[in-house]
Amino acid sequence: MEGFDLIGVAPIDTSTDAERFGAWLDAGMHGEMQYLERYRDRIRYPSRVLQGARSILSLGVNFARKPGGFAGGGRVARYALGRDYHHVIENMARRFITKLRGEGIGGSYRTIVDAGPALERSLGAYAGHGFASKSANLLNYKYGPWFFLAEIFIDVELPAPPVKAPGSCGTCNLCIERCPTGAIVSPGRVDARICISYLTIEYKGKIPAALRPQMQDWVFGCDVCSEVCPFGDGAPDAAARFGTHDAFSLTLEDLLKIDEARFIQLFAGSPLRRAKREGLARNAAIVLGNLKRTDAASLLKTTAAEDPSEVVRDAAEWALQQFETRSSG
Ligand code: B12
Repeated sequence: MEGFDLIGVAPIDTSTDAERFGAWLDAGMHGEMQYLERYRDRIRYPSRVLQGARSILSLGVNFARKPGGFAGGGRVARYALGRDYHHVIENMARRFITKLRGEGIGGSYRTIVDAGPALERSLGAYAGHGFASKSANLLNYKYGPWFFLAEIFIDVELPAPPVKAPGSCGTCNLCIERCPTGAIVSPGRVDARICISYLTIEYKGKIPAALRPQMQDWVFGCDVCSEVCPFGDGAPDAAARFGTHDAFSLTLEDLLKIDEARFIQLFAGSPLRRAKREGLARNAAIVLGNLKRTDAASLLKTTAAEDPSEVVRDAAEWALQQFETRSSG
């Protein structure tokens, strides 16, 4: 299966889900992810994604692995510990398309891996990969929430399964109860504006002070809703597939010291590049504050005074205040 763990066919019409997506946008829950606004129409009309689209192949790739992060502390969401999955999966899809062509299936194709106008979880659900959970993650009986989704839009009609995969969270509410910021505002609905994943990866400004302590030691992304999910417990370890990026030999202090040019070098081929130097340094400073890492006080002082970014200077100042809170209390 060209390395894909899940392959299925999703129907081309998912207008109910498109409406739910539109309502989520209208409620402002996407925060500053304006690129999602641009997907509104294309999600509803797949022929705007690929002219003549007749079917969508939904693909899943297991990424389950042990928790990890920076040397000496600072957690990183597991999906981001290895090589950038966008590239890995795009290459797999390319090989898959070559195979389809060889078998005379379809003439034109378009691949989407995460970044593109597709409601990937909904498509994955219709393709039978799993069920929509209370955390909004698509849950598979074998991989739990630990799998990526991708699609190949194709200009021929392929037989689609008549029903979604069965399954439900039942009475389990662990993800809702344990989310550090209460971002799962109702079953299946996440307010991205307060989700740690959004704040640490997508959000570019100063993280609201009230939410900083809840970040705990998350430097990039957050896996709490996946980690507490009982469905993920038996997923086979897939660490070898994506490897572990060299950048994780760095420490939180290193993240405060590196400049833009060095950042680009060190994080080449890593999903962490999305947060940019400024975002990662901001997050590292907040985590140092949350961990009460008084040994980093002098570096934080220098950062608070000298970092070229106002956002990073502010986070370093805040971290220093966390030490004062402890000594006075
Ligand atoms: C924007 C985005 C985010 C945002 C917003 C997340 C959100 N829940 O909407 C932020 C930055 C917060 C985020 C975080 C994460 N993301 Co993200 N994200 C996306 C992206 C680009 C679009 C999602 C979107 O459109 N959301 C809008 C809402 C409305 O749609 P949805 O949640 O996708 O769809 C679900 C709901 O509609 C719900 N649902 C179904 N029926 C019903 C009925 C009712 C009544 C309700 C209320 C809901 C409901 O189920 C749908 C399917 O599960 C997709 C890639 C893509 N192109 O789809 C990846 C994607 C969803 N993310 C992914 C991952 C891995 C994550 C993180 C785990 C990363 C991390 N560890 O930090 C977290 C998980 C947070 C969470 N609990 O959702 C994977 C999910 C894989 C999976 N097995 O589910 C995707 C598919 C990327 C990929 N290619 O693999 N993400």
